[in-house]
Parts: sequence; structure tokens; C-alpha cells
Amino acid sequence: MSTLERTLGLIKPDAVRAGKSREIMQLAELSGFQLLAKKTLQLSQERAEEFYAEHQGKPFFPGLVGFMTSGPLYAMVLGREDAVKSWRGLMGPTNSLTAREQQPTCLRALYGTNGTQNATHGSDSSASANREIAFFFPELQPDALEGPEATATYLQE
Ligand code: DGI
Repeated sequence: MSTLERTLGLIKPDAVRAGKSREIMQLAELSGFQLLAKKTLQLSQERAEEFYAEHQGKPFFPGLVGFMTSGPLYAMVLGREDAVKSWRGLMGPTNSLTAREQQPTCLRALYGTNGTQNATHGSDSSASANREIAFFFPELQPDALEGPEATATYLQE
């Protein structure tokens, strides 16, 4: 029997601006992900810096924060067997230019622009997924994320 795993996916401001949010969600569903929760929001500078704290001090950090605060994004809780790895596989390489060379049908190849503006985000581990889901969906109680009621709880959002 397969186990549902959850990951946090973002549709970043470039893809939202380009009107690709719906298409990306449809591709996610066609790839077997359940869209367990979604919301649109705009990150403040402080929240974007917190989300990407591990990159603080790197040369691309100011540009990354500027980009992530440049407009609304979609946050999604995605459920699937092996969701963390599968979503990162669907997104493809971090840099959209590299992605277009190496994996032309991945999300970052299709919808991203360059090394920073790369259309989507996905958690890189199960632990990150839990942390990032709590970051964007603090109203979802951790207890509600387990068991058969999980989907119903999410869909009430
Ligand atoms: O998990 P990823 O998003 O694939 O990559 P990450 O966690 O290493 O980096 C977070 C984001 O920061 C990434 O989606 C784009 C940006 N970034 C990472 N490395 C570079 C970068 N931007 C530029 N310009 N150059 C980089 O080397």
C-alpha cells in the first residue's frame, strides 16, 4: 500500500505574473499530486529572508529576496507517494537555463527565466517539508496532517 507524503510547493512570482499558476497546478495533478491546500499571498522582506535564511550572506541573496517579494505567489501542500523527491524531479534543476538544456519538459525549464527566477520551489526533505508547510500554513495543526481525516481537513481551507 502506498503512503501519502506531503511537500510544500511554491509557484513563484514570475510564474504567477506570467499567468501560469493554473497550468502548473494542472501539471502537478496530472503527475499524481493531490493539491491538499493552496493559498496565494505576498511575502514581506522579513518573511522572505526567514524562508531563505540558509542563503543569507550569499551574493545572490538580495536578488532572491527581491524576487520573492516582487509579487504574489501560490503556496501549496502537495500530497503523493514520495512527494518530496517526485516534486523536485518535476521541477528540475535549480537554474532554469540549465534546466532547459538538461530536462526541457520540467517546470523550471518550461516556466522559469534564469538562476534566481525559476518559477517553482519544493522542499528538499521531509523535515523541510514539515517546517515549510508550518511556515505557510500555520493554521493547519500537525495532528490534522496524519490519518484519513487529513485530506478532508486540508480541503476545508
Ligand atoms: O532548492 P532549490 O530552490 O533548487 O535551490 P536552493 O535551495 O539551493 O536555492 C534557493 C533559491 O535561491 C533557488 O531556487 C534560486 C536561488 N539560487 C540558488 N543558488 C543560486 C541562486 N540564485 C542565483 N542567482 N545563483 C545561484 O547560484
